Amino acid sequence: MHDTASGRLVPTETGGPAHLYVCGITPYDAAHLGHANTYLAFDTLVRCWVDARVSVEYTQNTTDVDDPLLERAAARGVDWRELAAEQTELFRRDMAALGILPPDHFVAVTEVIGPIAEAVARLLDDGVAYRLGDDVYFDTAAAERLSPWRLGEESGLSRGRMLELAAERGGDPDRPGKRDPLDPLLWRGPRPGEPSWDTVVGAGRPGWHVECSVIAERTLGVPLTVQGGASDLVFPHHEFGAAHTAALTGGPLARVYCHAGLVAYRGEKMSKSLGNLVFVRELIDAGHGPAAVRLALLAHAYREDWEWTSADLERAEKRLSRWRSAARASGRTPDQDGAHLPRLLETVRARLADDLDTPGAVAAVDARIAAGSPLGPVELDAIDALLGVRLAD
Ligand code: 5CA
Ligand code: ZN
Repeated sequence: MHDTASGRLVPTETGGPAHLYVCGITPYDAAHLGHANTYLAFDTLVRCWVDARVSVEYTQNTTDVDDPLLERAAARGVDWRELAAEQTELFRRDMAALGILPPDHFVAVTEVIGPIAEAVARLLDDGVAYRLGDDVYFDTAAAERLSPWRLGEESGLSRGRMLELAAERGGDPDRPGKRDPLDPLLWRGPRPGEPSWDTVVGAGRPGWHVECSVIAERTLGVPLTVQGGASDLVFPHHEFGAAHTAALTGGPLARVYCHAGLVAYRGEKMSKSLGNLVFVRELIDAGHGPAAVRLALLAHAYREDWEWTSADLERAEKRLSRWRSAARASGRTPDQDGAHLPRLLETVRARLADDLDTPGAVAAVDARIAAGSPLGPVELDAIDALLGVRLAD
């Protein structure tokens, strides 16, 4: 897999179990194709590991208390907890429809407020955090002195670029009183009308990055084999997640940081805040099969940034119907050569093992079907198990 920190392709099979953490949703709106693309990429990784007989443990969080969620709940006149619970359930249903295997641990931030507060209290005690009013910030410079983490080790970005991204993605570089404009919020003190918990660091609620550090360590232990998400999380989220974990444990958050590309629509990154969304559910309700939606996404390399158009879905539907007719024609014919694994299985394995080359794997199936001889049961199983597309009943 491509590792953002080193910029290289690195093995993700280490001989032991694989521990995967993928940053989960902020549950205030339905799952869009960008989400689906990211979770499908890591679903493909899980399928490759399982195929290689690696035992896998997989965690996703949900950021179920955060500004956009609170704003949406207020706008809809519903309780924020209700909105989060409802959208989390819809997300699980949509992912299941796409054949995306659920994580082993699915942890909401509100389930771990106490442990997060304890972690923040430890960072304060250790001198890598400071109070500003009722809030607590992570002290970037102190962490560089006192822990093995170095700013930029995950993202590799310049300081200028970090400042821009921090401002765009939930940071507050312009807030007066911070020791470094990049210092991220660890704990947000109570504000009128906002949810707040009484904890060892005082009242309030967790900052964003620390939630993932704490949930990763509690559910899987660190270092994770892979920390995943889309590339919008490279900075500040995964940079400071790594920083918090290094300050708390003395070691790295993950061996490999993998980032999926961003799916755009109508010229811009699909995002809940911009509102340029294509929802998974909308396509399924309009009668498009979930397998076709899945194939439309698999036709793009997971690290690519690309723009969704209806042509993606049309191509996938045509492809799926070609694959399905080939599967119907195949009946129960044994694989070509009983002594060897079918070539198609080996090619699909090899393509996916090469940084999840799903377009290459899909092309291999196309070529195999174009060759015309009936598909054997092992080939059908390979397409089902590795690409998650079931062709026969
Ligand atoms: N709750 C945080 C992570 S801790 C969060 O980013 N939530 S989210 O709902 O905004 O995004 C959920 C996941 O989908 C993240 O991994 C994010 O990187 C990914 N994602 C968001 N928008 C897109 C997009 N347009 N294309 C691809 N992936 C996306
Ligand atoms: Zn996260």
